[in-house]
Amino acid sequence: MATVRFEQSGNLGLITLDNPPVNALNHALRAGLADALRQAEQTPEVQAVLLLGEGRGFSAGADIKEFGQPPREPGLPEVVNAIEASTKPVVAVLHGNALGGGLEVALGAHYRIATADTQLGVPEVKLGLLPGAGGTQRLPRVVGASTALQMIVSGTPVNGEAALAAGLIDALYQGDRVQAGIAFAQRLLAEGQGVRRSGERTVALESEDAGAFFATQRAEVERKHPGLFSPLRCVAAVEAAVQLPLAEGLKRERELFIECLHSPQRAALVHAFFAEREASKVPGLEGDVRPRPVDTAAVIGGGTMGVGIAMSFANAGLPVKLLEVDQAALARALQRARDTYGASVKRGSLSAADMEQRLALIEGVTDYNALAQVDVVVEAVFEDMAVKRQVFSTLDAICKPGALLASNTSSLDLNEIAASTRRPEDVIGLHFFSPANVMRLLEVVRGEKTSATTLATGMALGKRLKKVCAVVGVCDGFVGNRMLFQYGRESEFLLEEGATPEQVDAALRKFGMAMGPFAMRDLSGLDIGMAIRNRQREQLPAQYTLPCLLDLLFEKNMLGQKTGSGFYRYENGSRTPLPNPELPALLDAASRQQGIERRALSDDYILDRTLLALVNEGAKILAEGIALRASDIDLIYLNGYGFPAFRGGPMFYADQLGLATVLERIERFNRELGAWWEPAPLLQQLAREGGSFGAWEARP
Ligand code: T1G
Repeated sequence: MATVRFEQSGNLGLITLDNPPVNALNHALRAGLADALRQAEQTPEVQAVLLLGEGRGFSAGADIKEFGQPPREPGLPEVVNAIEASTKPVVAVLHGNALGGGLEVALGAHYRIATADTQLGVPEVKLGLLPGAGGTQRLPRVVGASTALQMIVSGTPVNGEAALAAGLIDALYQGDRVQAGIAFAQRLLAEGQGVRRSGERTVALESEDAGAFFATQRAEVERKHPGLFSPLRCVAAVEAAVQLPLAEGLKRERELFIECLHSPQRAALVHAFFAEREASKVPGLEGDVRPRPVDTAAVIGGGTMGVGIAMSFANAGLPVKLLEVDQAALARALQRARDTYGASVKRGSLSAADMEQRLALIEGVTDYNALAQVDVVVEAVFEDMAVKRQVFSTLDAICKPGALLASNTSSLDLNEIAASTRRPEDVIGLHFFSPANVMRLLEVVRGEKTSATTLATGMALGKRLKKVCAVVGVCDGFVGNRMLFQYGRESEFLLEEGATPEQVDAALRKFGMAMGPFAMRDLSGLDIGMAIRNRQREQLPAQYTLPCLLDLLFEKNMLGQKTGSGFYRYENGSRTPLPNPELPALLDAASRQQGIERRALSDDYILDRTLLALVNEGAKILAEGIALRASDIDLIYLNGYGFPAFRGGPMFYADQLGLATVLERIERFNRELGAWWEPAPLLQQLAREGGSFGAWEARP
């Protein structure tokens, strides 16, 4: 139950926010805060007021769950104004998180103290918003325009020490926050310090020419955040703080906030926020299913993936044995780890001491018996079923009972791998994405016989490795790669129908994708796709035709960056895609071979053919139960495939388009292009019912 407590302690009034788990400032807290302030004003003995948060943090800001609902008075801006208008000095005593509206409440206070590790920030921009309760007007008045703009546009919090240095807080404290707050307030009173209103201060602006300063800031924001709606409005709001008195500046902030609140990007970014949290809720893992403790790990295979996975464990402080076939291979693997960390040290993102500490956690071994007592083993050997079955039957013979036996396979049947052990209930897939020590996404693959405890242990381990985890079922490519195949095939067909790689990549980058499909294919290497293509040629029924362009490139050994040319050309050592002069002839040859008359294709058509291919496959994945919910599919695409968060993910994007519109376009492609575009039955059903993927829950 969300409450605000008001207690009188001598000549002080203590106001405490209490709305577990993060003191989100929902309607109850806003109304309670307003009441408590009135009480403090009307109690003569109270000479100063403390604002505190119950639990693990001061406040994580406005209640995100309330967005989109009709606003309920008092709004947060009014409450913050009331704090600032208090005739008695108000001290905000911060700890844990003081974020968004939480920091704005603290800015309404006249003084602020915090612990050294308190996180103070305004992350609204990450939700497609801007600080809408006075933060864009008061923060510049407290820390200056530059620092405020940097905090507001980046959304990155600062800790207490940095906040003190920036003038955002008045003092650091240690120990009991109530005692610290009382001591600070008594000192204020003893010194005769009264209210000190941020809103009455002027904004320090380093540059003489405000116009030039903000023009530069706008250009910088457009360069760093192309296509994003709210960062530019953050700049406009801070500019208003410089140009206007507080009351008018607050009005201008409100206008800009409402614009952001109503933008489709805000809906998408809030969807992405909750998608990440929803994915950790797995039906059947509630209640008494407890993950097994994991204190030691092992990785089999010291290739790129194996080393990246071992580094993930080391980064989380877990000791990990890295097994290779012999000392020479082991030396190469450990050197790769050292070189990778070394690059971070050179960039300044890791200290040399931390590097050594993490490397010390990675122990090279060549004997499987060294793995007998580890809690988890992740196999990352060559993508060949016979090799993997051999590894798992060895692990089965050696590892202790209850050890988690995980495969990093990206495409092979986990159930078949599990069948090579006598303990399939302990086998799981942990599909890391390359580079495994950097990419946050982890597909947690649930085999037919994977036990609930094993699944819970895999999810807990993923969270400990600071991964974004989504449970997926067993099928070719699980969720991400299965959908990527549709997207890649359609993008190739577009080249045979008349587009160029530059046009397709540019259209998708303009949509917001981190990389276009062809730059991405050149990066990962066309030979990988070729192996899958050959396997599919054997398995697919005749009506599922395949592009032939890849074969033509393969014949010319144009495999992408690794051979200096593929869909693009790369000058020696450079990763910059340049037009490949040999490609036009290959495009013509491919079109001729397919009997296609090349034609001009629009960007919108390119977007539909590639993005709706993802959506249609996602609908099939949902109906098959391979993914638990549409937002899990979105989470996978946002964190593993460069889909722009401000679009919410492929399934959210389809919901925003409207499923009737999506179905109509897919039915047209089905008529024109045949079998690949068979509409997913779930999409047909939802379009007919006027439903959405977001509202669809797997029927038990
Ligand atoms: N509103 C509602 N629920 C929230 C919430 C919020 N602000 N923050 C967290 N939760 C829920 C979350 O969904 C989860 O729920 C539980 O709390 C634990 O969160 C006017 C308009 C604070 C760093 O953007 O970044 O203020 O899954 O798992 O890992 O200008 O939560 O248990 O049901 O993330 O320890 C601006 C968002 C809002 C901060 C803690 N504030 N929160 O991380 O726990 S807009 C934010 C976070 C605003 C004003 C504007 C993180 C955290 P459930 P968690 P955590």
